[in-house]
Amino acid sequence: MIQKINSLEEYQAAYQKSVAQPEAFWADQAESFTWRKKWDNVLEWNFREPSIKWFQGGKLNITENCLDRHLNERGDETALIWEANDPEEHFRKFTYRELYTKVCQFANVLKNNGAKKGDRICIYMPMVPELAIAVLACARIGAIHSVVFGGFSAQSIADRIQDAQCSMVITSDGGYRGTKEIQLKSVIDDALVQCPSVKRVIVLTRSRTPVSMIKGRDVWWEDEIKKVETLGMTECAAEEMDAEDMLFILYTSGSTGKPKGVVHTCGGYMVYSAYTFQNVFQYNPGEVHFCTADIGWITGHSYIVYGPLLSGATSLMFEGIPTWPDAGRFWDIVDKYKVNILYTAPTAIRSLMSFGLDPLKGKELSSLTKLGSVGEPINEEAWHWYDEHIGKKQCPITDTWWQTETGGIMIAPIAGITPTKPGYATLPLPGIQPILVDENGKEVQGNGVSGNLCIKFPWPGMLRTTYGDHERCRLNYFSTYENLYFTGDGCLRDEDGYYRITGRVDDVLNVSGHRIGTAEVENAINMYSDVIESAVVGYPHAVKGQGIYAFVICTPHLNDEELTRKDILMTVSRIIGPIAKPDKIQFVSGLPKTRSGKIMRRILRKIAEGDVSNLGDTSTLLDPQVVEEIKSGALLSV
Ligand code: 6R9
Repeated sequence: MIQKINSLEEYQAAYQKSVAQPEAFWADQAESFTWRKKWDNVLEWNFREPSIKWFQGGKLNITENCLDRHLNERGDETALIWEANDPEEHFRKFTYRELYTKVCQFANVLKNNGAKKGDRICIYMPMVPELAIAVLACARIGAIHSVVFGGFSAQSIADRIQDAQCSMVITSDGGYRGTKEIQLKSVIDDALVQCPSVKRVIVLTRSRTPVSMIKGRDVWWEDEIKKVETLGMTECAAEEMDAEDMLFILYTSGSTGKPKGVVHTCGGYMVYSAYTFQNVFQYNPGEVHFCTADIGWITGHSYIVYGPLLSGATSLMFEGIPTWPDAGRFWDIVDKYKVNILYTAPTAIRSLMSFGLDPLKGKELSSLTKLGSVGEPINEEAWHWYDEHIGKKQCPITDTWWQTETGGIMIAPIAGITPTKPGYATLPLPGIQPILVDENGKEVQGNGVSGNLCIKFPWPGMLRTTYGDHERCRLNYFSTYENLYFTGDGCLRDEDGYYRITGRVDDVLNVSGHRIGTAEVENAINMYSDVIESAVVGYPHAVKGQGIYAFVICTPHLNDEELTRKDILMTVSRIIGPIAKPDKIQFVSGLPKTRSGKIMRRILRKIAEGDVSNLGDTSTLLDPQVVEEIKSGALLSV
């Protein structure tokens, strides 16, 4: 078993060992898994190239660890519970044995359709159990999954499919979120016009919306399952993988216009997602874990699918949204399935807070023992509301800081063990060595300081590369500061040595817990025919955390501002997806630029925040007059 931390002393001891003898520490954790062959070498690394190799020479398949090894001991226990968008629709439950069979069947379907080890497979599905099954089936045959969130546009999907040269897509006819029905297959059809690498599309039936099935390319999930059933193919031997073989690619936004394909590998990710799941949430056998994220994000990968299943836990997945049919939906689900661990995002908490306490009437919530938060800084008000009204002051709150790139939780209280402080992710987990640096890359030592957050030693769950472009990985994460992994986040370490993440220091926004690059949004806005140039910044938003504020220069003949605004929103929706739509669009005749042509975002950020009194030094501006104009037209009350 993974070494479980049971007290603050044990945390300190584990932490010290993980720093003094990292290899021995992680080898101990890795021992608890099923390996076809043990590793030759625990760790080999340098952050220069970078080259990071954990458990080299080890052979395994992660699905044998998620499924097969549980069959004897807990084959009849529930692995997955699924709650539909519509509360009237019957829930579904899968025991470990049932999930094993479903995964094997679908793995055979993948093979029958030509998929093999090393192939990249794009998964674009709603939050139904078949999404988890598809993910695991890919891993079973050694294919590399690239899950794309169901809210992304055809263009975003096409970019991701092309980048990874996917040969197959798994999707569904449609999906439900609240009152909306999403036409997934039709979006895929639009995307695939640009993707000749895709030879096969497997379509699950979910909404029974009419779809076009292209001859020779598209097949129905159910038909393919019937074929393998007829052939009696209920087992599927797991492909033997090297610890450092790719497990999945997950695209995420950075400060450039193009999302990067973060690559995670089999061995290290397995050890790290399970270690963090069991320790941070203090998971006890039999507990029901409800992570409200979508599997299209890293949180869903690590804490709906892999972490819980590797640990033999019961993982609950929910298709819908927190506010439909009403703002009591999460609480109904908690009571219905006696959820013990609830892991959600500050944006969801703030949104539910805004409905007041009425939606909580008649909800027991007495099964809850631990609460988690992820995705963005949690403000104190939301923290206290979560603590008082959901946890009834009986449940520790674990504010977990981590990233797509880190694979698992990095800085967080061990639930019920690390004393918490609202707004603080508190202390690093064992194996994680954070350091703060100033702009010059000099370490900021001691407590009561702030700086840019870096990590100075590898951990098993860290990214290995960005797909197809290793140099980009080096430049993005390992070149800002020598020999350090740079997170892109600002951070303060208080007098007690507790960490508080203050937000991104690069041009990445965090809107409702979703990472969106300002350059991506600008590119999308600039696609609109009447737009000459644009600049996008974030501003504080009561529910979303950050809102998107766009300053846009249009061609002079622009006459209907309202219509143009709508057209721009439609364009961004089409190019990226609805999540990237600006909250405010201000039309301007110029942007504040330096003499060398750089947009001074610092000034735009201040204006968007409504803090126009002190814009700092504007003497390097090419045309200071433009700032006055922008200030007077700022959309502060909209
Ligand atoms: C897991 C996930 C990563 C960025 C990260 C940071 C922000 C995540 C946070 C947090 C403050 C927390 N972030 N958790 N900020 N406190 N507990 O969200 O991954 O989508 O890649 O986003 O989110 O800015 O750098 P990802």
